[in-house]
Amino acid sequence: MVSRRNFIGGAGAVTAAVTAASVSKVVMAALPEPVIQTKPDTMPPLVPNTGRPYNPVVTLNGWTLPWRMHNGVKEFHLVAEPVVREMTAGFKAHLWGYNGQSPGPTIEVVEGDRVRIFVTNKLPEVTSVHWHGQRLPNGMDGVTGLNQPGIPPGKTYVYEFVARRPGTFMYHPHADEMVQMAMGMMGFWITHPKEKHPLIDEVDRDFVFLLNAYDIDPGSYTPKIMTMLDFNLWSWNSRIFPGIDPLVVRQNDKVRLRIGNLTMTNHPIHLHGHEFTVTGTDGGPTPKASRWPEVTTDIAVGQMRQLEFLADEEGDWAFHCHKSHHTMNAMGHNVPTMIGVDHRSVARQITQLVPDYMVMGERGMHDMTEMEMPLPDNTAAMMTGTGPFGAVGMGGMFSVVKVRKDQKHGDYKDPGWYAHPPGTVATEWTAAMAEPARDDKAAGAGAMKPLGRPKTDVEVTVRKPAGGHDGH
Ligand SMILES: [Cu+2]
Repeated sequence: MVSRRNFIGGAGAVTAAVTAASVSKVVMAALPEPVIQTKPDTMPPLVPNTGRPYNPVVTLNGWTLPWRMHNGVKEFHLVAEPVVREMTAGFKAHLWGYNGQSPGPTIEVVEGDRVRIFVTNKLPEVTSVHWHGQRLPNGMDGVTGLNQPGIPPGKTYVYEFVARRPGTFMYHPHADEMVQMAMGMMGFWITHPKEKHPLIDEVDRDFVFLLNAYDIDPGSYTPKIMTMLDFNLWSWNSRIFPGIDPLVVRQNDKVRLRIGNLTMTNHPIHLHGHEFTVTGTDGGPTPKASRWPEVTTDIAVGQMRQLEFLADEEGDWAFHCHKSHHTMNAMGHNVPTMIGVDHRSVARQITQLVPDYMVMGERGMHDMTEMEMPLPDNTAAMMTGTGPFGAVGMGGMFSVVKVRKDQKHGDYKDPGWYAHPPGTVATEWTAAMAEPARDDKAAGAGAMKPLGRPKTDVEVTVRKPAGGHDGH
């Protein structure tokens, strides 16, 4: 019946799909037609045209689900289904998600709204939706078997409750969770305060995204769902750098970032050039006296953190997870560290047998960002992204906060790279170098001598154990 999909065009063309002529009025009165998104672009904020007004959020590489008002109730229609998600240019993953994408669309409502969500299951197994962090009747909490039967394939269930508490929430299945969350089923939920709230500030830009992770072998499309820790794709909203859009702001904007973690490990999220405060969790806004300045905050599994800062420094500021393995993309992990090993002669011999053989990493891994290594089809380069000064050498959970003086209010268009004022970029020192004074050269009795050095040098070769790279 309500299977006609509305495809959404370019930026700003999000339209509520409640006017399909092919569907009878009776059916339309019962069930809003689902709105489907086909692109991984960051859609502009969806300004509400019905209900109580609010300042909408921007979902990084995502979108907000349109609703219809039906006798004073905000009605949404989520469709749980297999999707193809472009994680970065040239790399697509076969995931499960909602309404055409993973993660699903952001749901935005206002404190006090009565909300009705139709959930249609187009997956091959049962599912349910848990509204993470919400106050609601127990029977609406979405835990399969405990609060409701699983939604069978092909069926639609209805959830209905009042959005009682303003804040930042998530939604995800509580049915075969290990599989369904590993496959990308999750989304964001924002409940805006209905009036000025003493602990919730007005902001100029309000970005949301989820931390998620996948294990997809190079050259394949479907995540390995049995993986517990050793993921190879660390993503924001199922995108990896350079596929993650920049967070574009106007200088002196007050900016809020709402970040939820549905991976299997914690992520210390780090912002360059500014200090922020954590103003809220999925438990609600934090008391003002509990806030202190930070440049990194750890977001544990199943948590949401709401960060706020004044974007008063112009520039292109890196913004990333501080776990260095989380800012790179798919690779085989079980390789020994080759730094300092000269294996040219070995390589020459191997090349006679295997023409494409390539040695990597004897001077660190940065060369990986520039070499043209043949990759299997549908594989994201490990460390990539090019900036105005060359290779950035990053992948995974990395983006850039672009602060610009001349960015228009409400304009999210990428302004390009920052034009640095003359004399404000680190450059090569080209004048003469002073010879540093070393202890064995230093004259005089006061020079320090090393103590207790063994007569012969001891060499230790450290080799990582195979498997389980994430535990360190
Ligand atoms: Cu991380």
